Amino acid sequence: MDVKTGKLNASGRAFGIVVARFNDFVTGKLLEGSVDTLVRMGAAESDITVVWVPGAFEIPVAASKLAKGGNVAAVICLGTVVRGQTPHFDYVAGQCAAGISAVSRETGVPAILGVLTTETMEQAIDRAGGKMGNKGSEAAAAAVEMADLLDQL
Ligand code: INI
Repeated sequence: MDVKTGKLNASGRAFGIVVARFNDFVTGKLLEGSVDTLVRMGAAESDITVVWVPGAFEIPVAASKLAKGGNVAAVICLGTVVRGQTPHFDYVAGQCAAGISAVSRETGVPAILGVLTTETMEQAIDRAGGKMGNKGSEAAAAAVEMADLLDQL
């Protein structure tokens, strides 16, 4: 039996991070978590490209361009969409997630969903370095694992 799993080793690989400015006091914490995890897993800071976009809705197009550039092993997508904040929640969150998923399929570069979709701002804060951990850090770990796994396939 041939069982493959990605190793959590980011050394020698470049990563892109697309982060939404909307709710930046939360997304900034997600970004800190992502960068910290990439570096702790061996990535060089000079191999990390951070791209800011206005909101979660704009994440997929920037992630797609980064992925197509051919220089990154994975793209980490970070945003925060809070249901109570907008009647557009389902459109913004749904299109964002669907677009990120399409980037992976269309480019072969893993695009990782690190976009918080919560009922309240408190729940978002809890997941951005609060009592529920840091989703940005988890997304970075998924990016490292997928980058290594895809190299093996
Ligand atoms: N963008 C977010 O990232 N989070 C939100 O909660 C949000 N709300 O509440 O509307 C949001 N809207 C902006 C959207 O992502 C686009 O930037 C905007 O519609 C321009 O296309």
